[in-house]
Amino acid sequence: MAIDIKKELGQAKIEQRIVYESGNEMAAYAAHQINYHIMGYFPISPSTEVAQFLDLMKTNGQHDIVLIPADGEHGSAGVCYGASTAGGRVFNATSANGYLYMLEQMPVQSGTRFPMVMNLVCRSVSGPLDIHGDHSDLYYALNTGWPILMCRDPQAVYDMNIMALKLAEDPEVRLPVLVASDGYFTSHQKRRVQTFAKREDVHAFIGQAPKGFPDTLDREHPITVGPYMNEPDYINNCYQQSMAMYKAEEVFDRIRKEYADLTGRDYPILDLYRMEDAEVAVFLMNSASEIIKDVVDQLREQGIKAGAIAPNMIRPFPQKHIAEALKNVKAVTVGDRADSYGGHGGNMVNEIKAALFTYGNADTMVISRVYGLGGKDFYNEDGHNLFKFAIEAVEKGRVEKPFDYYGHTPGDPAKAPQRVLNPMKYEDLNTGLITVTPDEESGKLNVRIPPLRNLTKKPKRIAPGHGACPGCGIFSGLELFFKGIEGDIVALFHTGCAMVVTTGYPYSAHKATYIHNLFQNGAATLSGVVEMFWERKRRGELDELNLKDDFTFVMITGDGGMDIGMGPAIGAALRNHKMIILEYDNEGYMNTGAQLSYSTPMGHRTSTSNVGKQQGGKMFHHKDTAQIMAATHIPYVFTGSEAYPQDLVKKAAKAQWYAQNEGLVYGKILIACPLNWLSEDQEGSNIVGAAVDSCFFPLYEVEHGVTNITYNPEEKNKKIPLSDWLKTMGKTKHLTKPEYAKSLQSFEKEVERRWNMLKAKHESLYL
Ligand SMILES: Cc1ncc(C[n+]2csc(CCOP(=O)(O)OP(=O)(O)O)c2C)c(N)n1
Ligand code: SF4
Repeated sequence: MAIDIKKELGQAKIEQRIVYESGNEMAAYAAHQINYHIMGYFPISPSTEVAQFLDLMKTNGQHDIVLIPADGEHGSAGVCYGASTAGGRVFNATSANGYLYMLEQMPVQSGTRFPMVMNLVCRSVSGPLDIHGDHSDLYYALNTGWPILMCRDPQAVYDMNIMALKLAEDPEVRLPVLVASDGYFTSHQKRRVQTFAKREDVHAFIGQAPKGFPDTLDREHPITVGPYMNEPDYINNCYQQSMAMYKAEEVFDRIRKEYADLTGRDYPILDLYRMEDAEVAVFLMNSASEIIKDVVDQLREQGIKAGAIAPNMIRPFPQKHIAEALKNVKAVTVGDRADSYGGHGGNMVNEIKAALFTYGNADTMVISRVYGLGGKDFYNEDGHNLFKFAIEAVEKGRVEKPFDYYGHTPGDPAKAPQRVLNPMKYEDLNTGLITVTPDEESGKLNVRIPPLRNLTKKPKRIAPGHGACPGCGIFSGLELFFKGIEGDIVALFHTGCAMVVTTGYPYSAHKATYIHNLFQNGAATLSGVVEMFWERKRRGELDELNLKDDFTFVMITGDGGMDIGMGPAIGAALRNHKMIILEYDNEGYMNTGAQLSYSTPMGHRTSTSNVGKQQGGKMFHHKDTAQIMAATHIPYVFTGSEAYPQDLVKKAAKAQWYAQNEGLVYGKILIACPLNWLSEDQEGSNIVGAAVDSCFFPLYEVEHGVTNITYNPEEKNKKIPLSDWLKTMGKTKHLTKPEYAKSLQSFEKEVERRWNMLKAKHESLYL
């Protein structure tokens, strides 16, 4: 809907102001005006910015929302659910696989009737991994029992967010509401947007949260939430929910009129453009539905009676409105930005056909086209092509191809990716210069490695030419580790910088076999590969392969992957599969824009732990992942750093022996991320070295449960104050200022406590 600012400002009864912001900014802006009690969140592109903007505003004292960084989206949805049962106004934002990961929680939220608002910033779901905008995540939402409001532009994101809460809390609805906008198209494009000028006006519009509904904190009225419910009650529960869902259409219609009266901005259930006398029409949702309006105007100039339909609400599905809008239309092309594979069309086209059938319309011809997948752009000429299908159907009196994709290409076999890298030679990978022998008496391994220069001939397992930032420590760290690994590997990379910068179809920087699965599921996936290896070997099925030795199976993950993937990693450890989990810790979720991870240390600045008058960086201490993994009693746990190369290569050799002979190994290496640590590109190794010398990142191993500090800066007289390390990075510079002294002291105390605990373990066989 084109916005006539003058007209609309003139129509608004309540003072408005104009800003120039993106969809994500507007979602955050609306949330901060509402001042929700709690937001549970987990980063994923393109929705992450919503939490980032809110954190920034919080840092400046603009709202009081408690922002809870969860361990994954399942966790974030759980936080939100809990808070909503406890009488909170609750908010969340996610996208794509994040949404799929929390999907299980969605029907619980709606089925137990606890209102909340979530923004789905729509994006393609894996696999393969594509971070751009389509509606494949949104279509999973259709059966969750949440009303769904659609946003075609940043203005709609703001307005729908305000109306969504009122709809969710309406006593006749009481359902969580999803606000859907298009990833990148809307989330990241700035537009002129009108907002309520005053927060009080937003509050007056939304009103107080209705009283008298279940509240887990009401001690006068204890309640049972989520009881085990058998038939016949379950079907009744569903029926009531179904009634509430249909009611939501009527309630939304009332709310939007009230909103239009105050602001001059109206969101009828269907946005109809020149449909009064349209003979051909196109149905599209969200951002593409704006472009099609220009096409309609152009066709009208040619004398073609064209019109466009875009829904502002798709749950409940506006069946009657659609049937009404199409009753005189001869042919309509329905564009679905996601397929319902095997369903002979996407979800929208099939629901539209059902609407026509239900209302006795057998005349309107319907053409289904799946378009714009993976964020494929939709231009004016595409709009013309979609209309062409409808116009041709009218001319011929029939639809030639009821269902097809639009915009796909057959590809050119001549351009099929060729193998550019030959497999590495086993002889080069297996230098024979590293020896590992078990010591029967101590139960430990004796390792001998040659001077490092003798290992330089060993081929790099990752080809140069990847797209990491200058000075990134990931690849120097990984390559150093791989110097200690002999023979062939199979590597699995979690989603993160190391994965993203080394593969981009049709290219790959991996010279050995490489697998990427979901962000959180690497340990489970690699367990499957490992067990398949041993089973096929046992059955003699690998005999014909040129396998000179056993593979070493290595999973590479960031610290973020060890947050969301902690459960599968612990599962794999407890099952003790023969594999290595190597975590490169860059102290944050760097690939998605430097959000805090649980390994981010106290006080460090990230995009979700900003520094300002109300907040001085991250508010809680870093996760001790090595100790958590040691508690699973796997054969070998270690920490390492490229600043101490001999130490790391030795540990890699040990890791390989244990992973081939005994079971699971976990290792953590601290690596530099100059881009987000705000540090000098060439200083990475020195900075991680300082982290070791300050005892923030001690180098040690836990072998069969026995702790051994492999480098003790105190004994070497090299220990430095923590602040000397912190001074080396822009992200921690503020910690030396007096206003953040408390945070620094707390950090110093915790580092010292953990170091002393480690020393005690080093001294004892049993700690
Ligand atoms: C279920 C799910 N949630 C969120 C994401 C988005 N995501 C991809 S990589 C990443 C951060 C990775 O952080 P880390 O493991 O520390 O690796 P780094 O990017 O720092 O290399 C996030 C949040 C996702 N892909 N899947
Ligand atoms: S963002 Fe950091 S970790 Fe990621 S590639 Fe750049 S320097 Fe490396």
